[in-house]
Amino acid sequence: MANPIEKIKDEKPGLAVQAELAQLAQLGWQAVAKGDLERLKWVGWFFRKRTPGRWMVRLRVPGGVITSDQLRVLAQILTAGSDVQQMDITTRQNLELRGLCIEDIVQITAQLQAVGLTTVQSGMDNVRNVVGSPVAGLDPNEVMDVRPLVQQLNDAITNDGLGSFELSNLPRKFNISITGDRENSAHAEINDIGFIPARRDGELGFNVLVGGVLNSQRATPAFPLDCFVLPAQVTPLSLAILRVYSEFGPREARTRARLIYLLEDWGIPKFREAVAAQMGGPLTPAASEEFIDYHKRDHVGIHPQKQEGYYFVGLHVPVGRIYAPQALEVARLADAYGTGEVRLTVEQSLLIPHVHFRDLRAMLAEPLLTAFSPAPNPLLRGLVSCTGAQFCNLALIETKERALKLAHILAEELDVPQPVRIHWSGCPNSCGQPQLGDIGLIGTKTKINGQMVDAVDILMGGRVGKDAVLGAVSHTNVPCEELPALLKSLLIEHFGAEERQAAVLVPMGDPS
Ligand code: SRM
Ligand code: SF4
Repeated sequence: MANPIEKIKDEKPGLAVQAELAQLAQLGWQAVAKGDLERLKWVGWFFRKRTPGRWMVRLRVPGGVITSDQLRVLAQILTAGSDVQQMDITTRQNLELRGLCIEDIVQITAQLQAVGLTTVQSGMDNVRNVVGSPVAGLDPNEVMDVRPLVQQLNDAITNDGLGSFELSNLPRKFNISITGDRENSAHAEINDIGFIPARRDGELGFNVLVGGVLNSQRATPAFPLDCFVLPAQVTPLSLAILRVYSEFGPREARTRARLIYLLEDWGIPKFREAVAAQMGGPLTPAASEEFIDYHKRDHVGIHPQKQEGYYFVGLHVPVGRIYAPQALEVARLADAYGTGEVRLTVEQSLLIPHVHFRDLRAMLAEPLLTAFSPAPNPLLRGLVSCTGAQFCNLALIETKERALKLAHILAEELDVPQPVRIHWSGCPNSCGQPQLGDIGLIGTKTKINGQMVDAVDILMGGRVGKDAVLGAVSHTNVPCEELPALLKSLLIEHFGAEERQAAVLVPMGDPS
């Protein structure tokens, strides 16, 4: 039996709302039908139960590449129509605008289109923002610049931003990563398809991983499809896999509809055959030479580019949150010191490339860098947090504010010799990728003296880059107010942290 979302899609395809934006805007949010509330996610508009009337708008930023002109338009949109004037960098190198009104949907869509941005197919049963190396074309050690491939795949999937009916009725969401660096910078292992640089018979291309998933049911790393593709085959192979998944993927229960379930049901040989049939010929077996050579960097700080004399400056954006005036400042700095280009990272931060050596000193003196630091404390540097209860419909706990507050408390107390990647998710859906953190926290509830309180399950041991490993649960149902003391002891025991001075720990309750 089909699940309720399949019924909604059968009644009218999700993408159909694209032709109805003007009517929906006129109706106003209270009158939008339940089915259309879901369908609007196909064009990136997410109704927020926690802030009725104020919507989240999710863009697509393929590979995290964005320009100063685009950032200025986003700031303009926020200034004109958002009550909170903020946007968040997401764990898929993407942006979500907050606090917008459906009444403005037509104008906002046009404003975005005018600068080459789209929100299409960024929610529900679509291919989400395609992630790639944030330093593609800059990294002196990269194997391949994947930007054209990421863009080509994105355009094929979204039909150049117009929306593709064929590829927008998948059984479930779908994630794709393409990297050409040697550090697995976009986490191939947690994507439904991950393209990893490889060489076969002297030709550079990619080995392909499939079936990665993180959600409340399971956390399974992607595994080899035993397939090598040349760069020109990245898009055709992705489309072939998507067509197989769309036709044969399970649609009964939403909780068992991701690609992994089809792979497990069929096994890799049958899946390979079906994909080969779509491709019109046999798949080439995987190359034995693969390029994931080192631990993943976070790209924060000043790094030389392959272009001599030029640097990219990675700025840490605390929990990914950017206010409209800050976005304008980022745009100004990108124009003044670079070429107007900005890159977003899956760690919810950004970098400004193409800064000449002679301009570095002046750039580092810019006031914005006190908020977005190129040299943050090691406990802030690797901090990632999902949206959490402030805006998310599914959250069990508040995350962003709590994550920042706790990191600051611990940073005051401890000297930590190296960055510790702490990833927060406000519920088991794992949007903050807690399994990737050195320490991961997953929101839950527990009882203290008969009272329900905010709590977390804790994961340890996530490793990214070469030999990536998902973290495993180490503690369950830890009340959030016990976190300062517990995390402090974990940091001392496992990460070489040392107490700065004897200090009284502030208990952490609800941030509200
Ligand atoms: Fe996510 C649902 C936010 C990355 C797994 N995710 C949601 C919703 C749409 C729920 C809702 O309607 O409130 C959240 C919107 C909150 C809001 O207002 O921002 C939400 N997910 C996010 C973001 C913004 C977290 C962040 O702060 O960065 C990320 C947006 C990415 C993007 O730009 O497209 C985000 N979500 C992820 C990731 C990480 C990734 O893609 O690398 C995952 C785990 C990886 C995966 O999918 O395998 C993830 N989100 C989920 C799931 C569980 C999916 C499943 O298979 O069950 C849900 C729930 C669902 O889809 O039913 C979900
Ligand atoms: Fe919301 Fe849970 Fe995803 Fe966080 S992990 S954004 S709380 S669905």
